[in-house]
Amino acid sequence: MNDRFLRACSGEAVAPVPVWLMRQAGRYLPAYQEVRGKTSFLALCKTPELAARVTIQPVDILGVDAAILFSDILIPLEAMGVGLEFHEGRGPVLDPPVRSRRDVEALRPIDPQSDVPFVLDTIRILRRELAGRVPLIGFSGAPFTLATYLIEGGTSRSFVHVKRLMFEAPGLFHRLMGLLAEVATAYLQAQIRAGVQAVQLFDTWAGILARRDYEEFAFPYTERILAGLAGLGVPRISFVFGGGHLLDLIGTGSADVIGLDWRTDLSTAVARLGVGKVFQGNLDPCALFLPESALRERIKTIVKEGRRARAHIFNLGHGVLPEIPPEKARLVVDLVHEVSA
Ligand code: 1CP
Repeated sequence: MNDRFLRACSGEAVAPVPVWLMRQAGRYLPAYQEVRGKTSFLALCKTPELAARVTIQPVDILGVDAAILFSDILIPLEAMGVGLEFHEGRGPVLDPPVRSRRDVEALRPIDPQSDVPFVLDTIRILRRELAGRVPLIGFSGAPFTLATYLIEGGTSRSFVHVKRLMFEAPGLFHRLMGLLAEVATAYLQAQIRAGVQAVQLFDTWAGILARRDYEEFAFPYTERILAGLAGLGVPRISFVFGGGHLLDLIGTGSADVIGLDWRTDLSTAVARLGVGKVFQGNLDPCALFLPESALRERIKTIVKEGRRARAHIFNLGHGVLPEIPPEKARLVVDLVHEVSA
């Protein structure tokens, strides 16, 4: 049983350093494309046998030290009563967007057992099929990121709708965030009961907030979720993309592992938060375009900086890009293991 990842999560400095890659399942893998060629993305997420199969692909192909459930952060939003579609090239569309009191009131909390049974079935299949080979990570979007998709109705560049609601109707915004925290907590509790061995909160868009607005409107809801998962015996990873300016605040929180993107050096994070924290990250996904020798140097640097922390889990600073050849992703995993052995 490879428990390197879980030992690092609980604060043990592990050699070789455990590594997994955000979005390690997906389009850059021909094996994924083959499955995806026969079914839509949503149908893939909702068919446990197929979702389990693509979850395991990167474990076989890359040799990563953890599997992450194949699903999407937007799946529970559909169960809250919003239409969800994925369009090629354009990304997700949530309809109707949530912009008024009536829209917020129309949303409902979820019962994971009846609303997203396919997610829980996927987890049960995975625990059986992984058979202890590597641990399984579950995940949810953090409330602020989920709110951006609900309010913008999809992906956005300016986030004007979400910020407008936040500033014009703070009470309503807080109410929506409270509901999303409740949904994410129930969702992750159910994933843990079904068998995931760690959880990650993805806060992809909270980095657009000023520190004071993150502190008032987003951070308390992430903390509420983490508190609702405390004592369940499963490490909690918090990843705020572009959250360098929020790091001091995040460091006061209760996440067991702090995820970093590539813009904040691990050594800087350790200097700011102290040597007692566990960090995950943080190679620039585009660094996989470097030639092997330069890639190796970057990985060495990150591993070296990670040694200053209590423990380190190697990852990219964001998801694997579709342009990356699978051999290059495999090389990253091998190099991390090699230089940290
Ligand atoms: O056509 C396809 O095959 C769909 C592409 C795809 C995939 C493979 C989407 C659509 N989601 C996923 C899987 C996914 N999404 C995983 C699987 C597990 C793994 O990591 O291997 C995970 C954890 C996510 C999480 C997710 N979805 C996030 C948070 C992480 C991040 O990348 O910042 C976000 C923001 C989404 C939303 C999303 N899902 C898909 C798209 C195109 C988008 C929009 C991104 C945007 O707004 O720009």
